[in-house]
Amino acid sequence: MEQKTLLIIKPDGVRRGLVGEVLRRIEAKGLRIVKLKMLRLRRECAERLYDIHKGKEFFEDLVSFMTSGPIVAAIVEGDNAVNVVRTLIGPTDGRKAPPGTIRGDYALSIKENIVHAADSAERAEYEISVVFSVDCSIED
Ligand code: FUP
Repeated sequence: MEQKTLLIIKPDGVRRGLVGEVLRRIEAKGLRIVKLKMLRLRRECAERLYDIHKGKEFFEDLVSFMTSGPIVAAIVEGDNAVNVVRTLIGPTDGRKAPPGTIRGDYALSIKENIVHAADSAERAEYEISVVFSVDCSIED
């Protein structure tokens, strides 16, 4: 089933020079990058992106981290794109993510874990509307 999803290279991924490597893996898999943007996320938008975690003990830290530098947001399309991208990025905790996944190969942290990807088609729609809205990007 053709689907679209949202992939984000987080500030640590950008700082570590992993933009090309992450996008290469998406393309090598056969998925298509149909929209791509580098931006700095406004705080309110980082809060909206992670609305399901509001109230949890790590929420403030997570929002601060996501606004600590530029991110790269991509809309990715292809067969079963939501689950395929989730499989490529691996489990949340980089210390537990298996080798061969993006987090498994490049992250050693649960917070600074290089990438985000939507976990359902509904979330993808919602998160795309947040991250690609002109109001969410801080102008330099
Ligand atoms: P994922 O969907 O794999 O990105 O994971 P979650 O939605 O569970 O978590 C989203 C982000 O919250 C993680 F990428 C990092 C952060 N987080 C923490 O910092 N600590 C935790 O214990 C859980 C999540």
